Amino acid sequence: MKFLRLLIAVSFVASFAAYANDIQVQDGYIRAVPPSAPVTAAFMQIHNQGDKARALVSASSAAADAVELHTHTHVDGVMQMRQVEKIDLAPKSTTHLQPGGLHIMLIGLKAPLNMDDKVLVNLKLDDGSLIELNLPIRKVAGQGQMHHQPMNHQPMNHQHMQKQGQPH
Ligand SMILES: [Cu+2]
Repeated sequence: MKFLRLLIAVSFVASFAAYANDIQVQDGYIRAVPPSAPVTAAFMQIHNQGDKARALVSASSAAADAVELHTHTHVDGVMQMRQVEKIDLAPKSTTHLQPGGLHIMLIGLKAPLNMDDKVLVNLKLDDGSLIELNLPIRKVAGQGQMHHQPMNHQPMNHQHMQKQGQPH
């Protein structure tokens, strides 16, 4: 079923891609994560150049089991993520999907992300139109970065231990 849905999505894009609407996406990327990470997020700038309020109602990607629209909120001083029904795109303005704010969450990555890869993500707008994005993987500076200090894998050195004389 998933494959069928994907096919339908692709054919939609193929037939409607030429019809430019008022929504344009720029600077989209997927946050680089360690190979074992099950989730990541997509960020981008969405421009609504029209006079009408629009909305991003869903997103999909074959790269993940589920794709959700998320925001961050402060609850009792703690930053929490929560799913939102839609992301409003105000007329004549740009909506920023960025770390610490609105984002598109990719849950259950089907394969590790390679830095050279691109990830196909489809956005669905409130009028049913789709925007197909081919997003690069990018390291996000600052928060959430892995420490690159090598782990201490020094094996126990039994020879040295044998040389330590017992007090008796
Ligand atoms: Cu999230």
